[in-house]
Amino acid sequence: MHVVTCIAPVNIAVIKYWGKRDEVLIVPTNDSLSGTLSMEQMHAKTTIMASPNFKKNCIWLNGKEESFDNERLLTCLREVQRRAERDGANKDLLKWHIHVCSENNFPTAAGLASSAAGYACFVYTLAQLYSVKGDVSQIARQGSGSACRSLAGGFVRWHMGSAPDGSDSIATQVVPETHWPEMRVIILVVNDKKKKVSSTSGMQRSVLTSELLKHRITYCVPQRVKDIEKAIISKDFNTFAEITMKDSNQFHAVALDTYPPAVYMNDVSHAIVDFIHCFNKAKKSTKVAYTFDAGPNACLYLLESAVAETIALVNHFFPGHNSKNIIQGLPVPPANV
Ligand code: 2P0
Repeated sequence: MHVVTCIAPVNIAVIKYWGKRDEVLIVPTNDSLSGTLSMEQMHAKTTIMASPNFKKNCIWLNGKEESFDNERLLTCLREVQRRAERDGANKDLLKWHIHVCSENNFPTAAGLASSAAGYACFVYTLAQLYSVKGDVSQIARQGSGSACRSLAGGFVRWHMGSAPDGSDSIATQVVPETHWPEMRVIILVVNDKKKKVSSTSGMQRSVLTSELLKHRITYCVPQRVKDIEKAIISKDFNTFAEITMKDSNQFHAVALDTYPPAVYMNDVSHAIVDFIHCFNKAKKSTKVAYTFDAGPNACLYLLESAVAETIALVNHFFPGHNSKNIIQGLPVPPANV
């Protein structure tokens, strides 16, 4: 019997992934870029056990048994096993069935990158089980697109690639977690209920119906990715923050331009946007950037020096909210625990 347990981090995109050019391979319509959060407060944890006594593959997600008959899950397993076979893994081990237990210590499916951490963890743990070496971001991507960005720390770029088989659609690290140690992310949990329109179906609908999406992927994202990479490398927070907020706003504009529209932000989300702009205006420089994924929860990027004041003001203007102060950096990428 073989058992491996690993944890993997959440990532929060500053240039958003929204749209696929191939639904099966999960290759995107644009590059995206994210920051990886530390794993102290938010992570996925997966244990995989392989045994000659197991009669079939089984999976439990957050304590509940789910069907293993899921194309994305099966693709990831098949691809890691194929890589393991190529690397000369133990043939008996490859024949055994597996039992998978995975849990997130944060809200699932509420636009908090739960599938990203979950699939990154699943693929990373499988790779450990079968002693697969090298980059597995191409495999994690086939579980959930954004999962490929959770396999490294710091800031990570997912390249859309152009190869018909998706082989160059991989994630690479822009800078390690040690590069900008003052960077912090605060997540304001506005609502932790499951969202109405999943990212997968929302972006599918956007590709089919949104004119703005075409404009975004052709004229906006390529330059933004270059500019934000430069800002991250040179630790230019003002530029980083402005691009982050503009890209979040444009992604939600695309969601609204989708027909029927996909509405992810709510009144509280919009109040947070107003609050951040007022705060930055009062400070006469950009101290905090917001970004929203496919849900109403706000992710704030800011430097350590602005954390105390921001939290005090959030507590004042949004009393009773449920906030998590996530400190970025430290023990990423995924770890065998
Ligand atoms: C992102 N999101 O870049 C964007 C911003 C949501 C908004 O990646 O269909 O769950 O599994 O590839 O990875 C959510 O998309 O979608 C996402 P699939 P995924 O973080």
